[in-house]
Amino acid sequence: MSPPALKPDPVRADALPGTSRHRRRPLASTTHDDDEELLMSGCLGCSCERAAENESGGDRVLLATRVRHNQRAVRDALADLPGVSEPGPGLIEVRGHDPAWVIRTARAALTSVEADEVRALIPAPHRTDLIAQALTASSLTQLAARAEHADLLPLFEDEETAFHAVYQPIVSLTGDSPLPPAGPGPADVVGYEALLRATGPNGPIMPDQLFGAAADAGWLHVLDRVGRTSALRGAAGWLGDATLFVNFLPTTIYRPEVCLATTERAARQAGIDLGQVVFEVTESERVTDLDHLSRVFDYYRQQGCRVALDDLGAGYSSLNMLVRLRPDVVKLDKEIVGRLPDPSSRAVVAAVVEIAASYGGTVLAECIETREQALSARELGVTLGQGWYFGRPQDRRERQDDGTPHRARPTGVASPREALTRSGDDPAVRVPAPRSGSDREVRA
Ligand SMILES: [Ca+2]
Repeated sequence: MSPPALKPDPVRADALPGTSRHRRRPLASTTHDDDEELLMSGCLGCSCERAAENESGGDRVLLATRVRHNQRAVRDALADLPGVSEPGPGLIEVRGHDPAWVIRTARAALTSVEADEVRALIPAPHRTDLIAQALTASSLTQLAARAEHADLLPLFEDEETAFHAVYQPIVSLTGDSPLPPAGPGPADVVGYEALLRATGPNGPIMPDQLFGAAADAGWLHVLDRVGRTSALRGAAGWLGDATLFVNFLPTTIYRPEVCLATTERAARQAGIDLGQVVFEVTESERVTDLDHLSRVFDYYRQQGCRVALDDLGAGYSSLNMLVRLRPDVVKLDKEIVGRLPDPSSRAVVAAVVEIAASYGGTVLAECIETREQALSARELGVTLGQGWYFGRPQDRRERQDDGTPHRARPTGVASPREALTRSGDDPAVRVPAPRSGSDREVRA
């Protein structure tokens, strides 16, 4: 592999995430009260300060590895550069160069697996806790991603401007009313799922791009917290008694009572009763520690919230999670819903409905795009639906600005609390046993 060109990069050191330009509160200068305040606001892991773990301002880079050929590859890439030394086994020190460029050069010399293994640190000159900084250093992969996506960091400086939630309606599939027609204006809206959107200086940022960058750079903790607070803040004033579904990544919650403090405060400020909120676990297939997730669920329930498992699929792990965690709401994976009324898909839905019914859980079919899918889901005992067939995510800010009133829930439709009741004994929303047969009962 030929070493990358050694020309210093025009990107300045202070463009690296976590540098003073981006920090609102330097960690080194926080007082005890500041620390308390940070903890109360949801812990370092949930706030922008987490991005400051490689805070800089200096021009020194330390790279550490336990793999000999990683060290060799990085050293070769930086071979002709003055200021490069190897002060110890597995350690490379670079002084006097733009850290962002050094990080990128080292990253380019390694495979992705190698770069994951290498720890990288840009020690902050004004900090004296080098050992702590070193022990909590990020991987070279993460630090390189932070340099690459540094343009996203200003978004976190003014979260309320840069981020907002859009809200996709969730409808009741039960009751005597016919299934709503496609398009806006479904009759039986009982709730909304909040989805995070971001706007940068050049316009909207695609969600995939935003979450992909956050995952690479280790900012998911921050983004997840922003997603929860934006969801609650944006629902103030119009939610009424509808249920609000808020996504969260359980791996970003270190300790629920601390990490979820900002979320609880956002709900209070928005005037939203926590009893109206369903927290749904995204990417549930990636959850490996069910005990931890169970503790998070317990905490949410103690606060009066309900919990949901998102993207529940056909795999053993999914059904195992369902049995272990008994979520109040089970959201069926879009692949399964998309294949309805295919017999194999019907069998999976029927199994999930049966398990959920055994403990009083509610099943929701996401990503419904056709009437046929909606009818099939309803016939199988799914009581809630969501998807473009019923309505796309809506930017409620526009609705508020132009004064359009939020359409009231029609009479005869179960209230959200009834529709999502844990006991499930409201006849309008009872989760029936799976059955086969015609769809007469649900025809318009
Ligand atoms: Ca979701």
